[in-house]
Amino acid sequence: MKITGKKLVLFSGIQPSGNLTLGNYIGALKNWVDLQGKYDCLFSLVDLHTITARQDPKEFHQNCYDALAVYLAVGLDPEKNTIFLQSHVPAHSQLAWVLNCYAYVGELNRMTQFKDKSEKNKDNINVGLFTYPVLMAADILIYQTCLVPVGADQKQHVEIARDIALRFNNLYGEVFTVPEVYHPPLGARIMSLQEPTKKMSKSDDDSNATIFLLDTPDVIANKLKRAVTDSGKDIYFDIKNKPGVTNLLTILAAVTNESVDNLVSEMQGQGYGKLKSAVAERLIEFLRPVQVRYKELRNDQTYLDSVLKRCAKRAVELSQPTLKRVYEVLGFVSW
Ligand code: ATP
Ligand code: LTN
Repeated sequence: MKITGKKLVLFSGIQPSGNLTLGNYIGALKNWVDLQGKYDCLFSLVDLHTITARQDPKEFHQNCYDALAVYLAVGLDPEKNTIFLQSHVPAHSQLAWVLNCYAYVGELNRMTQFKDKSEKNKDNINVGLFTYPVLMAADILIYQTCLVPVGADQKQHVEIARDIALRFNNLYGEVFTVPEVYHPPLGARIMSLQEPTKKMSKSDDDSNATIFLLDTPDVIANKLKRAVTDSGKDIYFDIKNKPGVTNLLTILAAVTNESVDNLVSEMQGQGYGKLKSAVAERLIEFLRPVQVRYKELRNDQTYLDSVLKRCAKRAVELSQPTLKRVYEVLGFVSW
């Protein structure tokens, strides 16, 4: 079942749970920008997922607008894509309930993100955290999505969405498109600057571990100066033996759009200090216009609200045929 005309549907989302990071950009946003136009794209701010961790209501409200302004500032076009808040489209929650009845406790128990987040937030292991992947499956399946561009950490969640879709289709016919995951060829897992064997994350306790897209040039330069590198002094790409250097090369390649091979030969013999300052310089250069656009957009609340309103209307319309079909095949009485 395909619902939006000629192009195939692409869906992805990020939680508006704080400032977006360079990991979010390289693993997700950059690829969305590259893929827009080729697909019929829906980019969501998944605010319902965000409340699986406690949020301060005022901050959360602002974070939603901040993240929307970042989406637009990095180059997502709201005229060509549907950019919206998940909570504005009730069908996500409605389908999630149905899919809860087709997902198994055993498979959800295997989700590594659930295990990690439960470990980190022992005082709030809520049911929403457990069924998080089911809501994510609903986000994807409600639009008959073909492609889901995400970082490597989300692979398992897209796989469960596929499993649920196949399970449902086996019972009721071809109701859902079975989605494919898309990972960027380079940068599907940007690492912490402090522990390069660990993912760079919004919620890292060590503020030097993560670069935020809105960090000032000074802060970026400092974080890179302190970045943990590896033993030795050679510069080459080797995730296993040179995780720190490899991470820096990956970041450099992503923000310059140059190949790793070219960068390696450019940087050869220059030492880790030079590599770090090159990354800082090019990253600051890359982020400068993004931050200028961000400020303009963030100050235009009327415009941001108009984007949300227009796109929510479209997303609500797009979500209806699948929900109707699901209710129909299950035997619900219509009214
Ligand atoms: P948290 O730290 O709270 O778990 P997060 O920074 O991982 O949050 P999400 O909203 O969970 O952010 O992720 C949004 C998107 O960004 C996903 O597609 C995810 O795979 C991608 N992403 C996040 N961090 C990285 C990273 N370090 N490298 C590559 N992709 C990433
Ligand atoms: N769980 C994802 C965010 C997310 C998502 C989605 C991504 C929620 N729903 C649907 C792709 C498709 C994360 O990155 N933490």
